Amino acid sequence: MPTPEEIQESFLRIEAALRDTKRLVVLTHDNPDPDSVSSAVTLAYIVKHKFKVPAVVKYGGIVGRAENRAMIRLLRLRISPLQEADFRPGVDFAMVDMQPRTGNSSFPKNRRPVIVIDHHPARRTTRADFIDIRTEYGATATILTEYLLESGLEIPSQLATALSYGISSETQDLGREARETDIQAYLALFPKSQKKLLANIVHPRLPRDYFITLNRALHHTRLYKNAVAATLGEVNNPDFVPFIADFILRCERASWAICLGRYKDRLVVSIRTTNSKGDAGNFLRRLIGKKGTAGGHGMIAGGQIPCPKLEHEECTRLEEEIIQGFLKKLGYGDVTEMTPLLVPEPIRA
Ligand SMILES: [Mn+2]
Repeated sequence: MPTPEEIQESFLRIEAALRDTKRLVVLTHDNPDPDSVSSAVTLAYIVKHKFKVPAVVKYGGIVGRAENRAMIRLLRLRISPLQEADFRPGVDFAMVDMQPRTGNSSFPKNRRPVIVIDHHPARRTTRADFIDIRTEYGATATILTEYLLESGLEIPSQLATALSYGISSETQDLGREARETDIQAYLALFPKSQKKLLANIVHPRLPRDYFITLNRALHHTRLYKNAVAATLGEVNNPDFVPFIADFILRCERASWAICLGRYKDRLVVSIRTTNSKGDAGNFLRRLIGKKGTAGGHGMIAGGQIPCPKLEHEECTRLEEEIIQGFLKKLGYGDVTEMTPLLVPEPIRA
């Protein structure tokens, strides 16, 4: 945890990084989660009010999860889709909760952001005028909370609410990868956050599509010892993949979960583990290899495999190959059969 002096020092370096910036776009990762969204709106707020540089928040992909949509709507967060026009000359970029040249970013590979703030492992290729990467943090929102608290600015309740939801959802209510810093940040935000809105974000109304996909997921979930795997087929919302991975990991005895879903021309893959030393990010990177891209941290990871023009059967074969590889990495040889999660048993009255 940085001292107040160290944070002031960082502010000076941010100011220097923004010296020639006329307009800043703060970019989330694609299909942003609450950690990324809350971090981005907070950085934009600090840049605008502390450094007097115009700043807007943009995201790549879509905001799919009902909770995330509720968060943006109920807290009236100003965030809009990234467009080609945002890359016009004279606009600088900041990246939060991700780094340049990663698979889950729409940021052009040949451009360099002025600011990068993240909690994923640092990449050798990451360049920016100001970089703050803290892998020991459970959430990027914790880093931004520390900045906000030391900024001397007023803390709007929407930001406090967004950040506390960012931290709690990223760490599964402070139970996953959360450190003392995350807990302290959450506690500092809690008195300032709007409890009723927070509850409405955590328990949003759900579209029918959600239940349909959940039903399909449960019927396509299989178990093998401590491993659980789900294949969703086509999804119209890529956020279902990590959501189902989280959900099936809760199955008794499971300590590793994988979920696969087809979205547009990609196979989206999520890995979850209950093992705090699991290094899920590396696990998934090795599992996907050159087939696609992946990233993550200790207990959660996500990746994607581009598969344009793959026929349905070929895609199914690829999914099975990934699941076999997943089991092999867990130390299980050729597994010929996994047990369906749902036992076809008549419901007794
Ligand atoms: Mn994050």
